[in-house]
Amino acid sequence: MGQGEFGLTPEERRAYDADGFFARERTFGADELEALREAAERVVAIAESSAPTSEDYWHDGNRYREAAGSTIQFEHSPGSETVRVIEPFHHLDPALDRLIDDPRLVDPARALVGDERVSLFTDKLNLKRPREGSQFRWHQDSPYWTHFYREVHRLPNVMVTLDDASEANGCFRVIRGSHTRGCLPGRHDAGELGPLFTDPAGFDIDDQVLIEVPAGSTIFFSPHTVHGSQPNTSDSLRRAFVVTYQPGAARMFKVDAKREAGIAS
Ligand SMILES: O=C(O)CCC(=O)C(=O)O
Repeated sequence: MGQGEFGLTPEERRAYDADGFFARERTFGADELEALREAAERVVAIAESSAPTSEDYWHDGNRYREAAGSTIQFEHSPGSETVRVIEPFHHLDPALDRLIDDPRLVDPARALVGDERVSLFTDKLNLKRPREGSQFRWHQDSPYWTHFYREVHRLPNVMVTLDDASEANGCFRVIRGSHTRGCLPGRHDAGELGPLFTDPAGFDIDDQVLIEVPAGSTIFFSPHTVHGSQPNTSDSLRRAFVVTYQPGAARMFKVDAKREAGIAS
């Protein structure tokens, strides 16, 4: 299989296999980054202004909405109208649709799934607004996806950071090596969605790594890697895209359509 210009280095392959993640700093330059940030905010504006396609609904006290072909999560403080997550986002802006085909995401994804042909599985825009952005509790993506996709380990994620990420603004965190034991037990003491969050007895918190990287970086991580992040207690934004690929041409997670990536149109 050809590597492509942005394929994995041997050290990145080792890190992904042994640690369950690796990061590339400043993958996107300043002008590209500004364009991505503007596109992200356009998508938020669409999500905020689109008519819901059904009643809002709640899980564990947190509000969700279906609108504009996406699932929108709102911030957790009672009554907040602040958008926290939009999944998927790529269909809401042409610049973000193009991002799905960017070789800086697709070449590593091809190597990680072991297939020349890859397609989009799902894509999220995660927004942590200053002083309001809430935590993402420790979890793996695999227990959530395993009912939908048989070879769940072949769904690598890439996070694209839109702002400098620090401990204060709630940078992404991973548990090094936690991907090696498949789907870990979920929590039974943490509400309706508790089973989707990883039981702390299943990993060692001392293995956590804070990924403090500059804006425009890419972080590749396994769907089995335990990950999460803390609230944004700073005055800075912390926004990121998370794009998940799958081998071959298969339907997306939340949309009944195929979206091949990195093919000439
Ligand atoms: O954005 C973050 O800090 C966490 C992301 C995450 O856990 C997810 O999207 O599954």
